[in-house]
Amino acid sequence: MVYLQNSGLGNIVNPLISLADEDVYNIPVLFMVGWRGEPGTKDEPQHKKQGKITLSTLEVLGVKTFILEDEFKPIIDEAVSYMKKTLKPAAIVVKKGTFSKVKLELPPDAFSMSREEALEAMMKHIDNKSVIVSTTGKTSREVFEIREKSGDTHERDFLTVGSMGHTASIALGIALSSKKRVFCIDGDGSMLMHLGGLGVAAINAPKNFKYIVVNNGAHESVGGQPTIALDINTKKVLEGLGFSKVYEVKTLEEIEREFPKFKRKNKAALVVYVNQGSRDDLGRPTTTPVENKDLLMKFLRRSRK
Ligand SMILES: Cc1ncc(C[n+]2csc(CCOP(=O)(O)OP(=O)(O)O)c2C)c(N)n1
Repeated sequence: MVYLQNSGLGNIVNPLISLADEDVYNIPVLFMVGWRGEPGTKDEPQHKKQGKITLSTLEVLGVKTFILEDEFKPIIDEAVSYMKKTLKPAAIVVKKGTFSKVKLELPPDAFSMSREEALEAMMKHIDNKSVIVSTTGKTSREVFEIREKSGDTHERDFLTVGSMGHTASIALGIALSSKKRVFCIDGDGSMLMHLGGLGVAAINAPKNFKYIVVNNGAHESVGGQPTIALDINTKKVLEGLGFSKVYEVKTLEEIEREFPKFKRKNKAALVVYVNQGSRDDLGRPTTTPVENKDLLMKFLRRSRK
């Protein structure tokens, strides 16, 4: 079984139609898909479109789809017997509120700071002429709140809501078309998602492109599912992809010491090790994605003159 939020449907299109499909290898796969943005429910802007096209996407891909509501056993039995009979993939789409809430237990702290503490410390070193492109999930929500707390505007930030794995490519595009320093703040899950794109960014990085990965070894924003980022040598991976110098920090003191060096160095990257966890009362951006984009574009245009 493959579990994914419906945001991941785009990523399974190719393996589905060129591997599992009956016209190719005819391999049964059971997908369990969390239905964010279901029409009629309230959700974040990045889930709106995906929610509307979830069932039709699966239909066009030829995946027989079941909707999980209260009675789960007959649905799972039916999906499994369909797969056994046809060797075709099937999907069980899960509506919001189907499962009861689970109180997540955080793993014991492995490091000395939280993501939010690290972000706040780093943002003190980022001047008001620089741009921040932050990754999807709680990182961008924290960046937004840190700006609010310090009475700052949001015009220098691109809060990549959705588009997981593309933060570095977006930041590269902005860095190549502007003279501003662009700080890309990625997550380890997002970093690992499209390493090809990250390599392209590293190889082509102009000197104003600054790459940061906040590594908590997990998809913390959506439940803490582990990534491999603490099992591999992330520093070596970044060096291998083309960054000329990779700094690593594990404490607030190390941020104070290393961040100014990282900021000045060409083609540099920074790995920031943090604990999992975030505030229970963490808010969400109050501006819309279009407002966010328009403000940033105005800032970039204004400062080009
Ligand atoms: C293509 C895609 N798949 C899944 C998601 C759901 N999602 C949002 S944030 C997130 C976890 C991001 O993990 P990481 O980059 O490590 O950052 P962290 O949450 O740990 O700070 C996931 C899976 C998504 N937005 N897009």
